[in-house]
Amino acid sequence: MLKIARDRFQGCLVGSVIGDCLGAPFEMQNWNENGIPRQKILSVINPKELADRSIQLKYTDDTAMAKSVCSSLLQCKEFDAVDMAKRFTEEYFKEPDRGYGSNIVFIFEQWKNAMKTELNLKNVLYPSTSQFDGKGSYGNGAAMRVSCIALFTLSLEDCIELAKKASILTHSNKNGYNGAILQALSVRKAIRASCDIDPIVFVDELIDEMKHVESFSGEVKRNTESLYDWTRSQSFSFTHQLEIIKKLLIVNNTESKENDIKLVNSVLGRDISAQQAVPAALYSFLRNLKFGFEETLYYAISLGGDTDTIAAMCGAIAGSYYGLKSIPQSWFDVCEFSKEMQQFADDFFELHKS
Ligand code: F2R
Ligand code: MG
Ligand code: MG
Ligand code: MG
Repeated sequence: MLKIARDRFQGCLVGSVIGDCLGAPFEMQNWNENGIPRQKILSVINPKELADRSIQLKYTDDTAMAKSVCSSLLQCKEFDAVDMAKRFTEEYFKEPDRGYGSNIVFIFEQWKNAMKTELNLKNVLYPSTSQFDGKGSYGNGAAMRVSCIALFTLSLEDCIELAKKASILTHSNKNGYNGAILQALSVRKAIRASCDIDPIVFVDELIDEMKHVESFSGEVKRNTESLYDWTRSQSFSFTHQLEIIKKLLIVNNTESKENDIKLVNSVLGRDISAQQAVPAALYSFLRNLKFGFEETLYYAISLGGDTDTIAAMCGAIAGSYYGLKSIPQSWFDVCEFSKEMQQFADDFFELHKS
């Protein structure tokens, strides 16, 4: 039997929707290298002020899609590609204005047409694998929705396999689905951490796992002199991004957020791609281990760029570690769909008891 507290299951999924809702007002609003000033973020999401206001912060596509992954797994009790695709499609056509990526919507349209006759296993992957001249999407839209897979699966192998299957439905580019695998593995590790996390050990373990996942060919050439040269000299892999995270954690000065954000934005990035957004979310969590959930979320948003998605992924990892109890009540109250995500978490928790 899986021995993980219910509070951490809840923290994972509530952390994800809260990150989405709180990050959404800032999405793509700020590309300044210094990120978004703390005061600007606080003026919108300060938990003390939100407690006195009866507003609702809306979730976006990140949660709309996560909802479909959760409900499909809970209903089918296994991965069912066609069922999940149908849920994504129905959710999109019910509320198309949740801020979806500009290309993924063509997949929903093709599935909708296929559903008029029969959407089956043979054709469910066709739209995804046809995107971008057959290269597939490397957007972060697969990574932003897979956190619950770490709650559903027991073994590392199943977690990797299921994260991949749930991703390639829409993101067949290797960076799109490998980013999702890294997100699921990060949640898995955070939710299972029994005591204080050593961030370097955490990254080292992910490096080993992602090396295996990416079947990394060729050596990672390290240049210990300069982070910048070292970054530029490599072709992309998540293993490589993790090596950069490790370096950032070693050189990082947690007292000076401004300089740190500038450096992180230049070496990791924070755009709509899985390559940038997933490492940015993971780093935000690891860098702020001393400071707790709330500070971690401010930091993730303060990077700027794809703030809803980076905060949703970071919120899932941080929530898995700190638990629901660490999330300010007013954030829970103002964010749309928090209660429903808590219920999904309870349902995943109950699955492991039976
Ligand atoms: N789309 C947004 N935000 C835009 C602003 C929304 C605004 N607030 C509003 O309400 O209108 N956010 C959401 O999109 C991201 C997830 O995107 P997803 O699901 O991965 O979509 P897609 O279309 O597959 O990829 C996104 C873009 O990435 C580029 N791209 C992907 N693969 C590529 C490839 N192989 N070659 C070249 N470019 C590629 C394209 O520009 C895609 O359109 C999240 O941020 C979510 O919050
Ligand atoms: Mg979004
Ligand atoms: Mg769009
Ligand atoms: Mg986004």
